[in-house]
Amino acid sequence: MAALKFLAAFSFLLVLCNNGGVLGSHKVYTQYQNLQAVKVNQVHRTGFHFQPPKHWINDPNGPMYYNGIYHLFYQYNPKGAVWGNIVWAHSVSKDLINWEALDRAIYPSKWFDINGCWSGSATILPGNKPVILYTGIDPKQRQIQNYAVPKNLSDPYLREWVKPDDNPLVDPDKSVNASAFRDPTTAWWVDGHWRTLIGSRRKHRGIAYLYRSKDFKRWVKAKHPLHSAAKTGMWECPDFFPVSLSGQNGLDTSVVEENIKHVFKVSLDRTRYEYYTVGTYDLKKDRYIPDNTSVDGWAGLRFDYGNFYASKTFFDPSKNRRILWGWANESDSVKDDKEKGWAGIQAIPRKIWLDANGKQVLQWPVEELETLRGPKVQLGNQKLQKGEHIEVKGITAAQADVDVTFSFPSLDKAERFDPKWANIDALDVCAQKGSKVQGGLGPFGLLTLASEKLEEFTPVFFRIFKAQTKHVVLLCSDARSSSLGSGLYKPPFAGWVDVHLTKKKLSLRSLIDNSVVESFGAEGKTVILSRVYPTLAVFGKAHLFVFNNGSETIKVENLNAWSMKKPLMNAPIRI
Ligand code: DQQ
Repeated sequence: MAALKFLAAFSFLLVLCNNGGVLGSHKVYTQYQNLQAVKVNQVHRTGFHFQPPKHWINDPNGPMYYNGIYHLFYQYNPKGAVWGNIVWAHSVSKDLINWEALDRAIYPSKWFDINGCWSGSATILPGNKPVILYTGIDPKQRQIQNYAVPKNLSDPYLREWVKPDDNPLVDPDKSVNASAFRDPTTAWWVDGHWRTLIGSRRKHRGIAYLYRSKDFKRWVKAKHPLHSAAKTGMWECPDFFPVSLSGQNGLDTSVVEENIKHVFKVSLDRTRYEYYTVGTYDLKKDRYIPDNTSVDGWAGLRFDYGNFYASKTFFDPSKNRRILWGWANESDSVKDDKEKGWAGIQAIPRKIWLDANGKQVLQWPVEELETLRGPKVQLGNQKLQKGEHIEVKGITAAQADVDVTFSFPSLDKAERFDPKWANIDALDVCAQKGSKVQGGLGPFGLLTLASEKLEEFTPVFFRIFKAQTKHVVLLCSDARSSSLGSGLYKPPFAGWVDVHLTKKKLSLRSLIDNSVVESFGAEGKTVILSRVYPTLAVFGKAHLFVFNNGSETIKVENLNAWSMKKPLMNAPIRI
């Protein structure tokens, strides 16, 4: 009991100290930030995740679909592999998978952003006119909100962006903390006004300030924030969007009608984790009220229970879907980043929609990812006895897409759920009940990025517990055995999976990509992204296994695994 408490407290402390594996984006390493990469180490670079050829990246900015082209801007250091000198880099794509790099779009050049061009969002105004809202850092280091527009709307790639001289649009008034006032959202239009949110804090209270404008030029702060919560600290990168109560279609950000809910997400600077709630947008009061099934604060739901931060969604009208982008930082050291010449990737863009239970969102890699699938292997009807692991041979296990359904004959052997676990982070339970600890129903799942003799591996697995009135499912992506390397952050990331087990089946899809394992449990109910740095299990020496370490026999009902090809990844645009 005392040991359990210590473990829980210790791992919470670890989360706080380590910032959840995500290094503080504003930490300045003066000695490194202007060090051009001399060579770029390829070993852990990803094959199909978004990344530029070199240097540091963080938050996705202003994603949008405009005249047949997807745009992704992102925070980028053109001069080094750590945070600093931040500009908005710009890439374009026709399929969200193959990307071409353009020149930086927004960079410090005027008094209102001379000390930095930080995160923001895109809105498409009537007449099909895109506009970007972003945070500029002014000469007094104040965070102010600016806008930028394309120089030439007939350029299909919107290469050049102009920052008009009537910036800033929003100055922090006296009641606002000017050093914590940033990351404007995509604006939405209701009842004759545009609205946008700006993340902030007042002492320890996280705040999403609401601003309104009739013409997108003159913005007035609303009397009340759209939402706030005590003791959550600075709210970075807020996101607020409607979701349909039925089906998977996305909605334009301005849709307010019957039969919808709203999702509100914030990135918590204190923990470097995000959380979201599902709730109601009260138009009369212009306020957001989370449902009583959604916890507002540290213990809330997360889009991703792993390394995923500063996320942002956008509505894609070409396929009527809402898409989520999120940044996954490195889990190695700043010195490692400097040496490898690069840091940070974007997670695979995910379609996001409301679960039929109305209580959480579901996420799934965009369907276009499947165009990268190469040679495939399949396993079916394969029994896994206690302690057994079977290799999935015939694919490039370092770069693969694996989709598997496991089944089990009964739930009888599920281990007892310790009621104390209800109040601790799932990560702490995974820390105690990892893949190596024999269980009843589970652990079973995949051993990804594994060396032949299992000196290194990242297990992604389920464990099923029996609580008093129901079964409880845990999904873990445990980096503790992922590498023989030192100085790495290797957390046992985990999340609970709110799923019915009536069919006695659980599915898992893992996108394995050299230094990333991005896993979708139970058709996108619980998602976990881990960054890992194997030393043996690299390139052709990486292996993939299915395993079971529970006393109940598990069946691999069906497993499909594909080697993944490399897309075009940020080569400079040819035209
Ligand atoms: N990163 C940006 C900020 C944002 C933070 C600066 C989140 O605008 O709050 O690079 O990672």
